[in-house]
Formats: sequence, C-alpha cells, structure tokens
Amino acid sequence: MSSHDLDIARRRLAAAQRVTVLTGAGVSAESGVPTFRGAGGLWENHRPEDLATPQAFARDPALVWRWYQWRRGLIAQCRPNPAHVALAGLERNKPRCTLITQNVDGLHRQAGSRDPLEIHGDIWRLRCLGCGRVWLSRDLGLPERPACPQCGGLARPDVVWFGEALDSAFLEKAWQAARLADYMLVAGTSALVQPAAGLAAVAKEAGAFVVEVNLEPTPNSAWVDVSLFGKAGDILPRLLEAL
Ligand code: BV8
Ligand code: ZN
Repeated sequence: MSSHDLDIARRRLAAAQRVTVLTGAGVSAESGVPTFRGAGGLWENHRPEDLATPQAFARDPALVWRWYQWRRGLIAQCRPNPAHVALAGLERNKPRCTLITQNVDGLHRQAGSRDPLEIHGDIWRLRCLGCGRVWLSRDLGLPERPACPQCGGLARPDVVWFGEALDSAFLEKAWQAARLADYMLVAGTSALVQPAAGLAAVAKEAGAFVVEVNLEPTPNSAWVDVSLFGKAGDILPRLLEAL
C-alpha cells in the first residue's frame, strides 16, 4: 500500500459527510474467525456453500447444526481486533455513518458499533421453523436439533443461507446507505456474494468515493478509487487515526 494512496483516502474521509462501510470475513480474520474462502474455510471437508443452504439443512439438520456449533465455539473465543475497534471509532466521529456487515460473528457489536446492519444475520440468534420465534442463545452445548422453547419446533440458525432472500427492510436500508454515501469503505470482502457485493457499485454510481481494503485484488479493484492492500487490522486504524 502506498502512503500516497493512504493519504488520499484519509483526506477524502476527513471531508466526507456521509460514510457507508461494508465489511466481510477478512475484517474478522485477525480475530481468529476463519474466512469462507481462506484456508480455514473448510470444516470436515465440507465447503460453506454446501452447508449454508436450506437444502443442506432440510437434508441433514444435525450436520448443519454441528458446523454452526463448531463455528459458534470458535467465535466465542474470538475478540474484536483493531479493525473492528477503528470502525466503531469511525461511527463516533462521523454521525452519518452506516456500517453494513456480511459477518454473522457479532464482533462489530462487541467492538462498540452502535447499530451494525447485519444483512446476513447473526450466528448467536436462533429461529423456530414452527412458530417463527427468534431468540438469542450463546449456549455452546445446544443439542444437534435444538427445539423451540415455545412450541417444540425445530430451530435453525437465524442467518441468511445461499438461495435465501435477505431481509427486505435491511436490504433497502443498505441500498439507501450506499446511494446516499459520499464515501464508501469496503473492507475484507472477496466481493463475490450478491447482493452485498453490489453495494459498492451502487455507491460509485451515485458519486461516492470508494476505498477498498483487502489483502489482494477483488472484482471491485478495477474501478474503486483507491485500493489499500494489506491487513484490515493494520490499515483501518491508520486510515481512521487522522479523524
Ligand atoms: C440471494 C451467512 C436471491 C451464513 C452468507 C446459484 C445458486 C444459488 C444462489 C446463487 C447462485 N448464483 C448466485 C447466487 C446468489 C448467491 C451468491 O451470490 N452466490 C455466490 C457464491 C455466487 N447469493 C445468495 O444466495 C444470497 N441470496 O441471492 O437470494 C433470492 C431473492 C428472492 C427470493 C429468494 C432468493 C444470499 C447470500 C448470503 C449467504 N450467506 N453468510 C453463514 O455465515 O453461515 S454468505 C457468507 O459468505 C458471508 O456472509 C459473506 O457474504 C460470504 C463470504 O464472503 P466474504 O465475507 O467476502 O469472505 P471471503 O472468505 O469470501 O473473503 C474474505 C476476504 O477477506 C478475501 O477477499 C480476503 O482476501 C480478505 N482478507 C482475509 N484476511 C484479511 C482480508 N482482508 C483484510 N485483512 C485481512 N486480515
Ligand atoms: Zn416455535
């Protein structure tokens, strides 16, 4: 990453009135949360795309739950890293800042982000397939087929699986935040999963200055205004320190 690029990204951020942030698994990587496409993404030789689907859950709910329990157990040991902390600081400094995250680990909330838009859900929330009840549970000893305390129905993780629609209210808020932004920061995402990945282009078309933070180029790198290559835990504190 060149200091020139960092300097430009900083100066434009200082002048920005409305900042929208989109984060992906790369922002939690330095906390120890495995990314989806990185080396740690596999579990018992299953790919996330094969397990994070309604079909996989219908076929073998116990297998899918074992994967989520493994992830919940891992995430329970993880703490926010300097990237999460820097982004929580950005919100305090830029009142009209919207943080959108694809991550379900809850680490933005733990770092002090006020109201992260968790567009793919929350791994600590369960939803009953029977009565629709939603509740938080940090129980790491859940049975393989957790039952709803209200109706006894089968519970699922309250996350968005592949092939499932995102919550339309959340999606509208995310699109709105992208359209109204004069500065969009996209950090730690491979920009492959839709509709989240398209938010940066929405911001760009609406005139935002778009900055990408990633270890390596993504499909967005060809057209963003600045790409800052490196670790989010290193770059974000430096990008935001000048505020
Ligand atoms: C939808 C929650 C329509 C669950 C997730 C064919 C069949 C079915 C669907 C599709 C299809 N083709 C396209 C689709 C649509 C599909 C999609 O986009 N598929 C992709 C794979 C092509 N999308 C969907 O299905 C979405 N729904 O389209 O619905 C619809 C409409 C109406 C009615 C019905 C249906 C739903 C998508 C949401 C899926 N749920 N997560 C769970 O977590 O268990 S996705 C999950 O994977 C994450 O949430 C995230 O979105 C995605 C992973 O992406 P990243 O976060 O970017 O992580 P990744 O590992 O990929 O990359 C990490 C990046 O960080 C890398 O770039 C790396 O370089 C970088 N990095 C690593 N370390 C660091 C770092 N950077 C900086 N610092 C570091 N230290
Ligand atoms: Zn129920």
